Formats: sequence, structure tokens, C-alpha cells
Amino acid sequence: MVHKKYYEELRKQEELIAKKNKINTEFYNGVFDRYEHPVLTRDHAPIFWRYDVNEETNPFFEERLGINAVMNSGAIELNGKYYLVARVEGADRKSFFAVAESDSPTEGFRFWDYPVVLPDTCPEETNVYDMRLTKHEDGWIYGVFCSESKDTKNKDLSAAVAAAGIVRTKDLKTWERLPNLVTLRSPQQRNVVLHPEFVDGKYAFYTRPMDDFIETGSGGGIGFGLCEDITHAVIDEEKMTSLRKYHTITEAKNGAGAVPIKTEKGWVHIAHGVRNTAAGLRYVIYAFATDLKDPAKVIAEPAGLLIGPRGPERIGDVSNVVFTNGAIACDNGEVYIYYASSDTRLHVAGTTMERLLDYIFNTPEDPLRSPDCVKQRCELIAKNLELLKNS
Ligand code: M1P
Repeated sequence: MVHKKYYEELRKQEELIAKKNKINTEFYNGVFDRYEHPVLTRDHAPIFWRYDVNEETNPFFEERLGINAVMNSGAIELNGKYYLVARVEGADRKSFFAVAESDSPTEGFRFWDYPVVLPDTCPEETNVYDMRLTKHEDGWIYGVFCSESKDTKNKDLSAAVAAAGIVRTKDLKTWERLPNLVTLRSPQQRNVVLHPEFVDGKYAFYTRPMDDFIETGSGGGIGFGLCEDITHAVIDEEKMTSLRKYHTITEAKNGAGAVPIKTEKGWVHIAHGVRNTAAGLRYVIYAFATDLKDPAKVIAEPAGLLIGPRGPERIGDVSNVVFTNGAIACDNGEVYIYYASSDTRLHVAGTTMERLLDYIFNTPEDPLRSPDCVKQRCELIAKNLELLKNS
């Protein structure tokens, strides 16, 4: 017999999923809107993923397989529906992927009954997370994610190796696993994103060369490399795109986020930058554009952050973090950026491509030094005061 608590918990969950999600009017910057509620949280995970609902085998209705967090999600629109391939982290710290679907980009996301069952082709793989979904011009939907294994050559118990796992699908239900990406010149990779079009007739990846699991070391920023065969993806040379820079939001590291969006002015990238603080690493989201013909060449990069952790977003399992690996650009010009806060829950920011392009191409670049920043600001103030005086 089904435990009566199941129905109580189900009622609460249905209320959560049905909750309307309005724009948070307290926040304004003209560039994007924040929404009042997260679109996915651990409370969205189906009750039957977490509890044995049978009263006989679970008389106290205790959670058996807890969910700790639902966060960094790949995003895609297919046939008018919105899909998030979420990183779901169990109470046991292992992450897995699960598809949540909605008719709306900002509310009503509901997980499918079963999580994604990836073909188990890497015996050494311990953890998987942060899938980017690319609708490629070859007709497949690719998922590129972090495949993490223990570093058996290092005595430190927490030493790990990060690589880019690759899967492909046509329907988000059946997934074909391809061999992990091999980058001949970089020992580790995370935040790898597949470009949606062929470049010079080849598959193109944004990479994030790293010397180590946490530290990027000599890795200078977001890389870019080509490979002939996606079924045995090997990249030799990685050229640099958006660079890490001293005393900026990308000083410690950066990484590609959502799959680049094609516009008439260039490829729009929504990425993350990391800096170190006395309170630990601080992750923010930033944007830049690359050349339509040469998607590795940065043509505009506004100074600073696009989205930073604000209010309750600042608190969570890994505090002071916002991170994105999925955005949806709709045919009507609306853009939805799915971002997780503090590695705990997933939010949505809404804007339009027109607003985003205005932000990317008309926001000044980082002058890199305080005196130049003051000069930049004084010019704006003087222009404004002149106009205000005469109005
Ligand atoms: O904890 C913050 C983020 O840390 C990693 O990002 P990066 O590789 O840039 O350090 C990722 O593991 C990401 O999942 C996580 O949100």
C-alpha cells in the first residue's frame, strides 16, 4: 500500500511546480530580468526518486536516496517545448543528468520519470556534470559534459582528472556515448562546448585547458580547437578566445557556458569568470561576442560581469557562485539564460537578443586600471549632467 505521506509530499510538490514565476521588479539594470523563483530546485525531484513509497517497507516514510541540489543545466527548445538537462546531485555527492520539460521557458518545469541513463563506457569515471546541449548542423543534438575520474597517479585522495565526455541524441531519450574528447596539449578539460556549426569543415570545440583539476595553471582562458571526427574527437592545437586577465572577473579562471548563439553581429557567448577573494572563489557570468567567420576571434567584450550572485543566490553549497551552461534564444527574439546559484538551485534570467547585443557592443571594455576606470566614469557623468542641466 502507498504510504499516505506520499500524497502529502506530492501535493506540496505540485504546488511548487504550478507556482507562477513573475519578473522580480525590485531588480533592474535594463540588460536582463531576474525572475522571482528558481525554475528547478531539489524539491522538484520526483518523490518516487527519493522515497520508497511502500508503507510496508518504509513505515516512517524516510527519504532513502536524498537529492542535495539541482543546478547547472543544459537547455534546448524542441518543437515549442523547453527542456533542461539538469545536473542533479544526490545526497551521496554523485551527480547525474535528468531532463525537465515545460511549455514555458520560465516556469512549470517537471522532471521526466527517469533520469538520463548514460551508456557506462568509462569504468574509471566517478562523476558526471554540467552538460552543454548543442543542436549541431549535422542533425544530432550533442551533450558535452565533465567526466571526472580519480587521479590514480596522485597520492592526494581528492586528486581528480577532468575530461570532456560526449554523447549524442535525437530525442533526449536515447543517448549514444562517444569517446571522450582528447586534447593533445592540455592534461585536463572542463567547460567544453561544441560549436553548432562546422568551421573549415570540422567540428569545433570551445575548451578550457587546465594543468590541474581546480587550478587552470598555464591555461590562459577559453580555448578553441578543431577536430575532424566527432566519433574519435582529438584536438591538437587550441587557440585562445576570451582571455583571463589580471585584476578582472576572469583573473583566476574562466570557462565557456551556454552554446554560442548566432546573430547578425557575431556569435554571442555567455560564459563564467572566476576571481579569488578572502572568502574563496567568486563565480560570475559574463558575455562576449566572436566573429561570425572566425568564431575564435573576440570582437566585443564588455567590462565586468553580466550576472553576479545577488541576495539569496549568494548562499548555498558553494557560496558566491553563479554559473551557466544553458541558454535558449527563441525565434521571437527572447533569450532565456539558465543559471545556477551557489551550486544549489537553478534560476532563469530573461532578456531579448536586441538588448543583449546592445549590452555586448555598447558597454565599454575593461580599461584594466583604476585611473582609466575613473576617467571612463567621469566622461559618462559629464555627458549626463550636461543633458540633465539642459532638460
Ligand atoms: O563550484 C563552482 C563551479 O566550479 C566548476 O567550474 P570551474 O571548472 O570553472 O571551476 C564546475 O565544477 C561547476 O560545476 C561549478 O558550478
